[in-house]
Amino acid sequence: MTDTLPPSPLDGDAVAAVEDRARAGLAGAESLDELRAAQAEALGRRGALTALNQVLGSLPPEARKAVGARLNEARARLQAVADARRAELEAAERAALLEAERLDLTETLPGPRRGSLSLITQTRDALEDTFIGMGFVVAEGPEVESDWHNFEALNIPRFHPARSNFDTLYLAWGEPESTLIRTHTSPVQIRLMRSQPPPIYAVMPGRVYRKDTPDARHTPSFSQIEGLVVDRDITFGDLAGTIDTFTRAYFGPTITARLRPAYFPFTEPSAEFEITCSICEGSGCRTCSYTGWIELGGCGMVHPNVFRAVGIDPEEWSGFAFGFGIDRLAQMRHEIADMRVLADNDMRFTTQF
Ligand code: 2NL
Repeated sequence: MTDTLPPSPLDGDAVAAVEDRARAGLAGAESLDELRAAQAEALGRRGALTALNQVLGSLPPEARKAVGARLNEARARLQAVADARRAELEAAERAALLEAERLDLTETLPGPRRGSLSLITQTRDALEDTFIGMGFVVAEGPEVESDWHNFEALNIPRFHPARSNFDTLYLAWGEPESTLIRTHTSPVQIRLMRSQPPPIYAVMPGRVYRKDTPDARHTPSFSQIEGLVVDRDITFGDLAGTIDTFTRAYFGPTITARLRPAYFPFTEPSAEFEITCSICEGSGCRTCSYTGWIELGGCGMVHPNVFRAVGIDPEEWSGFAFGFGIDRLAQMRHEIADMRVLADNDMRFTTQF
């Protein structure tokens, strides 16, 4: 039938050519905007297919039906291509949006890093726990002291040679050399004995100060803990047993303590307190100068002059005292070969505790 039609812009090839071009435009659209433009160009009121429709009216009536049907089929096919492409583009656009706006709800922020107490503070806390477990109370006192509390009451008069051992830091306050920052925690014990009657079972931890030039084993400020027992019939045996019980409780069964005769103005008799070197477990090393023992502190029976200074009758009461450095204890407990790391603030060291 077609071959009876006159040549016209509506022959099969012309419609197919329009449809092919329109299809390429629709299928090749890269965005919804491009698709809308291609769709208007192909199927819109001013589009190529509509233009062909307008020519339809000029055809002989017998041809109109077949050509009209062909145009409608072409329109339907192009509409389908446009719909399919729209679906693809919308899916892609939505996927891109989802990706761009994605929230990762599993993400967590690390937050500020938590610090920890200094090794000395941790050691002091552990020491307090140990002594509390043995029935002691913890007492504290001022760091600024009078000459009387720090020296006189402890049987160290002004011109006593032992004063030179302390390298005292005096404050410019009141009479010359009347006020100082304490060289040991013993003045806390003097205050305690003056403020309450015996029996006393107490430990006094705290910071003390000496005019030392810093080196591997000395800093001008360090921490100390002292203990004081005042009761009836307290003997040197009680002192030795207390030191032994403490050493086992704090260090465990591989470390033992020994006492060696010594001299302190505030105790008589006096002893040095040594423990097994924890670095070499007693076999000898550089830290313990190959003796197997490390000196921790001192101890002794409270001197009668100290009791008299605080108003306690030495005929009725007796007692012992001991004192040692907390820094040295931390060194032994954590097997720190060089004490200087305690003050260096090197994070590689501090964050281990
Ligand atoms: C050491 C030695 C010691 C005391 C401290 C003391 C206190 C009073 C009376 C008698 Cl109130 N004694 N304290 C006694 C002996 C030794 O410390 O080397 N400390 C680091």
